[in-house]
Amino acid sequence: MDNFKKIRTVCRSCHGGCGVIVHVKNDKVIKVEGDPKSPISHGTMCSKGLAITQLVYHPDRIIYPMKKKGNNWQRISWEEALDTITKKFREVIKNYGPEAIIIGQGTGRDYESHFSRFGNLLGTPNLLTAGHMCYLSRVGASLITCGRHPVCDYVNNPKCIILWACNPLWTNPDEYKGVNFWHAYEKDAKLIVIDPRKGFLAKKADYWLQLRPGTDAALALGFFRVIIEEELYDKEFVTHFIHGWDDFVERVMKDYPLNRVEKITWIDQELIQNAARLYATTKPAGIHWGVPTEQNINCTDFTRTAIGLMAATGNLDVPGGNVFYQPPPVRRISEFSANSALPPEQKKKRLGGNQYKLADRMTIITPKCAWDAILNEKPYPVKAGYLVGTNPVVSRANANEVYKALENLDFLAVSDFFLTPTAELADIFLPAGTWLEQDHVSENWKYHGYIIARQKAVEIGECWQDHKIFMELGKKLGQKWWNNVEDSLNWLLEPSGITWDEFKKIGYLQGDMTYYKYKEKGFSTPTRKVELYSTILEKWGFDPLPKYKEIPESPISTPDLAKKYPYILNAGLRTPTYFHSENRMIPWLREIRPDPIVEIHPKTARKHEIREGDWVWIESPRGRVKQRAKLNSGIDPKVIVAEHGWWYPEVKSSDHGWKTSNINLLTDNSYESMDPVMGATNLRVLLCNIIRCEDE
Ligand SMILES: Nc1nc2c(c(=O)[nH]1)N[C@H]1C(S)=C(S)[C@@H](COP(=O)(O)OP(=O)(O)OC[C@H]3O[C@@H](n4cnc5c(=O)[nH]c(N)nc54)[C@H](O)[C@@H]3O)O[C@H]1N2
Ligand SMILES: Nc1nc2c(c(=O)[nH]1)N[C@H]1C(S)=C(S)[C@@H](COP(=O)(O)OP(=O)(O)OC[C@H]3O[C@@H](n4cnc5c(=O)[nH]c(N)nc54)[C@H](O)[C@@H]3O)O[C@H]1N2
Ligand code: SF4
Ligand SMILES: [Mo]
Repeated sequence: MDNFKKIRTVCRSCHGGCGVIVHVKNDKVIKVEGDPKSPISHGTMCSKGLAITQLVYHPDRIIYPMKKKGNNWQRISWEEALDTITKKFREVIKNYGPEAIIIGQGTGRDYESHFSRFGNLLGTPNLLTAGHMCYLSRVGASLITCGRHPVCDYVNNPKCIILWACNPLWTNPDEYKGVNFWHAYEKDAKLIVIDPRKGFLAKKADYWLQLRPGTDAALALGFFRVIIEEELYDKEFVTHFIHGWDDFVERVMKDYPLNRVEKITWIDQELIQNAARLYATTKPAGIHWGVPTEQNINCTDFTRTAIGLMAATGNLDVPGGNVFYQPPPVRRISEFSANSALPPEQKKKRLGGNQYKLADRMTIITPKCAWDAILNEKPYPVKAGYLVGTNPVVSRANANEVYKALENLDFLAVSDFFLTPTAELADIFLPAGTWLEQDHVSENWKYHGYIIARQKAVEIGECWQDHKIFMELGKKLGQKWWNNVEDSLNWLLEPSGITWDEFKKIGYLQGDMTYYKYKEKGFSTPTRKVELYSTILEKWGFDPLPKYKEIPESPISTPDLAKKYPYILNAGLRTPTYFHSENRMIPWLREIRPDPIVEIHPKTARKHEIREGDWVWIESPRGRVKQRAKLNSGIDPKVIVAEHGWWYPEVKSSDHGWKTSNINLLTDNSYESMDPVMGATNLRVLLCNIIRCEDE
């Protein structure tokens, strides 16, 4: 007789959060569907989540540990895999110290707590994540400005929403779901979209501000110019709860007249005025801002200015504005991560820590410092690495350098589902379990006050969930962990008074919400106020007031280079079916978008004799790659929009075509191009030229 069951769990094919009901027949997942009872996704799912069955049972998926033998891969046992890593790591620690090992992950995948704990107990300060230019940079800048990351309170229906460099219907980024934005928008909210590209939401917006890519910080200061001049700010809040208002006003009045802002951003002054007025006078109003604001030299200052806008207009910590949800009473990630276990002398050795002080505060490093340490042994040698769920050869700036650095390691272990171009460089491959193969307290919704139960539906081959890999490898290395995953989950949940078994049945916990907390306690900053003038940055030796810096490679900064590379390349457009470098091997998804797409304005295309569907070379001072042309009149004729994340799993040689269409062969990771506080690499805005491929 058939054995059939349904399991309620939570997806993580992106940053996660959607409730899912998994249909399992004879120990095989036959279908997944949205869980209508999910407080987060309300029954919705996207194409990536729905296609998980094709990923889990993909014929190319690696479901056993493997070691590299010559140029070939050979199946081994978990015992041998973990013993090999342990032996190699011990050798490196003995000869060079634990800081010579880099532990790396990609975007958030719900195992940050384990990742950090493993690194801390190993004694290495060198945790390489995407956080220098994505999300942790946002959280870090929020931390020094107002104490915590303020999220848009869609649940309480903002009357005006600014989507600032974000596209939630396609990306469901971090702890947001597009569906929640949509519900709020449909309740008659005014909409301002700030985006160089006219997408679905820009078409719907009351005001669409088509700015020059990378100039968001100037635009935010322009908004302030209007708000100050027209006295549209909340005087009560500004007087009592903003530190440095007068200095800030002086800076804005001196340096950011609207005609200058127009020149920098390419946005008509009148439009800036109208949008700033609408935001400042419609209450409550929320700002939802996205990753393009972080992937450049103005990373930290943009977030600081945006929070300033929320604060000065009286929209911070108010229902329907930008708010701080309270997580449920469970152990905090920092407690799980054992941050205090990393000795102070090791903390001081964090690569780039002296320079990128905010990254240091967030306990992460920027990749350029890692590659330099590997390739030049500066400031000390780095010899080994463990990369978990990341494909830096495709996802990090200056891919050639990334490849060279990883190739130069004495020893590399990688955990993934597939043999990606990065995994091919490893000595040991560890097969990870997908979200259908995990028991976990999913935490990425903590900023919205939730934790959610992710329950194992099936086991596949010898795959282990990453949490278990960290735990078992950690124990081999003499680290203190729990006996098993369940024990660790019970420990995490302990303050809430429920066990993992009970939590599985409940499905989720929600923290209590209160607003206007600052009225009693102030903000968690040194002055207890929102610090538009940052006392922390001042102490670290940076400019305490936010400003706009011109992108180092641009028609303005490098006019000579712009003669050869006349277009601004906006690199990294997300598309609904792919997640960075993932999913190119999933038939349902690849069918929707078989090729990498570069968007070109019809006028520009005509100039280069490029027609819809032609293959096009995109060239930057660092190299060239090809993508297929799509004509789009919703972008500026001087801007080219390209996709990132492309490699070709169907190419069976070990490079899997990572050099053909990978836009990060063109991006730059020079120190001059990075945000000075966070070390954010510029993945998004550079100069390029385009040429039709003749031989296609
Ligand atoms: N389907 C899918 N979803 C994803 C991902 C994915 O790869 N695929 N990646 C995930 C990750 S890690 C992240 S960080 C999030 C990011 O998700 P979001 O924060 O939503 O960011 P993006 O989709 O990169 O860009 C949002 C919008 O900003 C515009 N934009 C580009 N450059 C600029 C600029 O300089 N200024 C302004 N104002 N706008 C600009 C783009 O045209 C786009 O419409 O998405 C997550 N979700
Ligand atoms: N030019 C340009 N480059 C960009 C961006 C851009 O906008 N422009 N965006 C950047 C951003 S915001 C980010 S966050 C980074 C993301 O960078 P990465 O996180 O490195 O990118 P992914 O392609 O998502 O990487 C992941 C690998 O992890 C594997 N994987 C997925 N889930 C798991 C899991 O649970 N366990 C394990 N062990 N493996 C798993 C996948 O199979 C895939 O091979 O990319 C950045 N790169
Ligand atoms: S939006 Fe993210 S969490 Fe939801 S179904 Fe899609 S991939 Fe899964
Ligand atoms: Mo990201």
